Amino acid sequence: MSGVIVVGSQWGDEGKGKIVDFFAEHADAVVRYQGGNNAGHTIYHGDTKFELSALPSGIITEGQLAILGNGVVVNPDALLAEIAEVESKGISIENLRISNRAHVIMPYHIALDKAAEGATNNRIGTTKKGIGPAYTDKISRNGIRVADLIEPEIFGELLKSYLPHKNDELTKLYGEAALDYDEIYQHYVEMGQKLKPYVTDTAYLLGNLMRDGKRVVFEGAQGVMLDVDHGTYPYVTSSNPTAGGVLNGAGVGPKQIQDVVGVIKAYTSRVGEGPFPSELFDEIGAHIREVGHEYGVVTKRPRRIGWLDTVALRHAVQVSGLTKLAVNSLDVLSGLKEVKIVTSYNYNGEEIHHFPASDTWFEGLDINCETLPGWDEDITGIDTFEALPVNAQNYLKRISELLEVPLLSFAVGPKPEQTHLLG
Ligand code: 2SA
Ligand code: MG
Repeated sequence: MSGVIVVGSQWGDEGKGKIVDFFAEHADAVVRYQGGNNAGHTIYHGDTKFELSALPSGIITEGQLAILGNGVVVNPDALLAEIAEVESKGISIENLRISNRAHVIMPYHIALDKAAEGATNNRIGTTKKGIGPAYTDKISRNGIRVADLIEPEIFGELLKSYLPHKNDELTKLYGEAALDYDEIYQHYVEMGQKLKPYVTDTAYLLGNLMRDGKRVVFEGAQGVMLDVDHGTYPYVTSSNPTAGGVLNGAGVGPKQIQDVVGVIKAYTSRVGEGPFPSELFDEIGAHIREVGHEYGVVTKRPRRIGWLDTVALRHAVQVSGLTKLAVNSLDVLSGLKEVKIVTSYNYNGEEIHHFPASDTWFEGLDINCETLPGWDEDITGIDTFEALPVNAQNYLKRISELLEVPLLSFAVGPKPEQTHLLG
């Protein structure tokens, strides 16, 4: 039992990278198990800021394996660009491992994602990185895996059989240009050979590591509410960011997991379309967006902002089996007269305590809130729970009480030294 899962427990952007980095210091490996370069993890290494999308956060910690598991979708272009970027900042990537079973994001996936988002009738607000189409092909068994990418002949055969269908879709359905076989083939084979030294059976590798008692951190991307099964479908990503995703996406068993840390912000944010019951449309929302720098790392989109929602969070606690909570961005709420916590919803005059599955419910939904007094102090330099203003302490305590999950940490800023353990 040496695995810790760090999972985003809202709509992504909870500051998971920071918490992963925190655990990673004492870990032997960090593993991404789902998603692709739609993730945006901001981490600090000393004074150097890293904005990672394709690489696991662990890559910046020396001597630690950074693993892309089989559940990840790999964009070789993005991965190689990011490798060049971290190398230029003096980080070695010799500890990178890429699953041979991970699926490859192809140019037609990206083109199809963009085309679908451009069509006005079914906008999800995706990151347009080809994530959904890549997972679609995986599930429909038309995917190309990393193992195929690194074998030019196999890759060529697969591309030859899939590309005409994709070009049909692009040209006939969306009126987009067809993609050229030779161009893709050459470029992808070249990239495949560059990545080949890092490709391995990562489940096998993890099995050996964990059998030897090594400590492994599983790094979730996005968040529970963006989970294709448990999130606000169809306004979700196409993978399982929840803890369950680790078992399939990394190839480990439930008994190898010791803790599931749910990372949340002290408020809520979401990018893209879809239900968001506690969304704020007033100046408080705008204020939080500016103070919290709430703009997408990947797409730079302004994020939608709302109060902390414990109905959504209890759903997260259940579907990921959270054992601990890491609360980030507490400092962003400083200066507010009062802070609110959503405790239940009203639907058709009835109080409900669960997160609705049906999209139509959200139209007539009201929120019930608890209002707590705010705090004025600048807390960015505070380093113990006890030193926080009493109202901030009470806010944290109340979150933990409502969710029935103990607090692991709170953060008062983005730097590693601004995350503090309790007790
Ligand atoms: P996709 O591209 O198919 O995964 O999009 C589907 C939905 O999932 C949302 N999504 C995200 N939400 C928050 N953060 C994400 N990562 C980046 C970040 C996003 C960015 O960390 O900032 O830079 O804008 C992320 N990735 C996917 C997306 O908004 C859709 O609602
Ligand atoms: Mg993010």
